[in-house]
Amino acid sequence: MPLLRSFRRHGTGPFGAQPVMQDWPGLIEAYRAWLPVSDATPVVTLREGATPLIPAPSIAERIGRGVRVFLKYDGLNPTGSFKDRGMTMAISKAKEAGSEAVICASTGNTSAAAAAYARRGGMRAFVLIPDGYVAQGKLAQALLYGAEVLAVQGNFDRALTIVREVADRYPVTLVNSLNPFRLQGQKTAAFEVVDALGEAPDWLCIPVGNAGNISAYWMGFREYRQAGRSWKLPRMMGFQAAGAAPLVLGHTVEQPDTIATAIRIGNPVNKENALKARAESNGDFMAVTDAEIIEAYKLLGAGEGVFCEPASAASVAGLLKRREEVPSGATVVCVLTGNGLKDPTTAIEHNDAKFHAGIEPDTATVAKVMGF
Ligand code: AN7
Repeated sequence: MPLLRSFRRHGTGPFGAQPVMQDWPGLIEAYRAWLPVSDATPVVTLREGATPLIPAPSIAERIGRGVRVFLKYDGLNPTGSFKDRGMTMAISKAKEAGSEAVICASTGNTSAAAAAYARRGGMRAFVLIPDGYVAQGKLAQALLYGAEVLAVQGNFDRALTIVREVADRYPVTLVNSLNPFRLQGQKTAAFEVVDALGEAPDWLCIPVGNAGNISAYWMGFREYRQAGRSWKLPRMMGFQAAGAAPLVLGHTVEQPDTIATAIRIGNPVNKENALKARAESNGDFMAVTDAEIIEAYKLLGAGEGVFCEPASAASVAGLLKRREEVPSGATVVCVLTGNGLKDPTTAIEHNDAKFHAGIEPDTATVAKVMGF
């Protein structure tokens, strides 16, 4: 097993040379040469990126045959999702262009990231969310970060149509993944995976909603290989929730429905790029049911100690569904796009924990409940 490369250097503290974490500058500075920025770009950053690639032995054991599984835990970004990668770029470029306000439609994570980065950049943030279908943590973030929140009575796809029209007509910058700078920032996740492994993985398993992230990863893997940083390319394996699987079905889903509200999307805007990624990488798209998503979500938590949100667990649910097809000895990376704390409601409703309520406050009772 090759060692994972880490971002360490030797510092000289009062006790002599010791390993310390390098001060990570954020992904724009770290990957500046690969991004469309210049000295004139005011970098708006919260030091996003450099997220860990965590080995997942419990999942690997379920596959066997020497397959190695890693989790790219992008839930450890500043606002708790991979959207920060795209937003540091989109907001920096909006600021460079003199924009004073940004707008997005969102199932939650984009709105949290847009709000945080826009406010940090001194801009107004307008976010349209599907009323009643955004996880609690994400709504809390948009509010706390100071966004102007418009809860619309319709799904994400409808909200996106509206923000596109508003951005066309009024002086406000669209920061959904139609904004090309978003995918530029997000491609750095693929760079980090290759930098950590020393090579591209054989399979990249990823949840797919609006299909921006799968498109960005594919761009990143291709650019790195072209530059000689890796010699292979992964198969891009995209997983959608069964009730919101337009790319699997081959047509728009009018009423998308899934417990994984982040990917409750029926008409992905990056469809063409995603289809290209699938074709060029010999990849595949597949649907996973809500039950399969929840099973993977619980396995990640209790089996690996990694808390992700339900949409993110679709990548692991998909890998387990297709485990027979993983070549022996292959390296697989599953992208965990968002932090589990985003959606406490789902965690509290779906777990296998033993929860004993109303315990008398005395030692004997506690010991007895514990089984002693
Ligand atoms: C945790 O925030 O679309 O396929 O508006 O939040 O690039 O859309 C979120 C998407 C996966 C799907 N995992 O990524 C939004 C939004 C999580 C997400 C996806 C999302 P894309």
